[in-house]
Amino acid sequence: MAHEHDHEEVPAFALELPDFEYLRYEVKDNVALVTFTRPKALNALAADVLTEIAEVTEVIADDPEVKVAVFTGEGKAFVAGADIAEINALKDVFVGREYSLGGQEVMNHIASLPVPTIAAINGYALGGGLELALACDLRVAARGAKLGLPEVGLGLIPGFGGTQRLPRLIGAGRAMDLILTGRHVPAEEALQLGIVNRVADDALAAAIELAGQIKKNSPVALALAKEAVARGSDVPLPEALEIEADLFGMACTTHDMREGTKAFLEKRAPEFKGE
Ligand code: DAK
Repeated sequence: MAHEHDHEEVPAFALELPDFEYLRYEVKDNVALVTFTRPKALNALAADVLTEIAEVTEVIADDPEVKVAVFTGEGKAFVAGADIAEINALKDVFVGREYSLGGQEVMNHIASLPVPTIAAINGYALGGGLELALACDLRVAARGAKLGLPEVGLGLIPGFGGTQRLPRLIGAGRAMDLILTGRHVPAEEALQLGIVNRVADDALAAAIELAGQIKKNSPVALALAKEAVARGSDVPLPEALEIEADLFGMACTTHDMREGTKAFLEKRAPEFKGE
């Protein structure tokens, strides 16, 4: 007798997932979860891992089910940095620059995702690992997690956006403290400094809960709000306010704006379509 699944048709829009070796991708209740799965190397970002991260951001961007994306790591590290053995092999200025630009591009893929992103920092987030978390919109750290930019101790500087994203997030003075000492900052201090948004016993559970609060909102409004903050941070205030006004104007053309405001007036929950 044929098994009932033999006749099941695969929907035309089913996503074809690349074969990931260094990460796991799953979607549950509209939340994408990307888990780095190289715990023996503390999830260090070797070139192949960076390639897979770039690929998974495309999968997330193309998946209409996804409303929020969470990144986390297996084992005792979120990500312990770029792969130090690979960096050791970078022998001249051109190769080093290309390497840095390549890593920055991957972080930019994460930063420019239309859906909100959360780093669930379960353990060490060092060097490129912290830089990856800084490319996310929000960060939740587990009690006991350690964050830092230890590159100067390796004769390097942060090269995946750390010298730029960290000062933009917490100010140049506080960023200098981390960048020049290379020290490991405990989760609680990272919260005080404004590097992380929450500290929890279970970073992943707290990140999923945060994702739950975010995903109730209009996806199109979330994308426009992200764009306003991101583009506005890079320009003088008058220009930034114009960007906000332009994006506010765009929000006014959406179904979700009609529906959200109408639902409020009718004292009911909105049904957003993300358009
Ligand atoms: N790369 C490669 N392997 C790593 C690694 C890393 N970043 N971090 C850890 N591992 C490996 C260890 O070598 C060890 O491998 P085995 O010996 O077992 O083969 C395994 O992971 C477990 O690590 P440990 O035995 O060291 O574990 P512990 O609990 O004793 O220590 C630790 C945990 C996180 C304190 C320690 O592993 C550590 O300090 N790791 C290095 C952290 C670090 O320095 N991260 C920053 C990496 S530099 C640039 C572009 C990008 C970057 C810089 C420049 N340009 C092109 C300009 C970015 C740089 C970085 O991210």
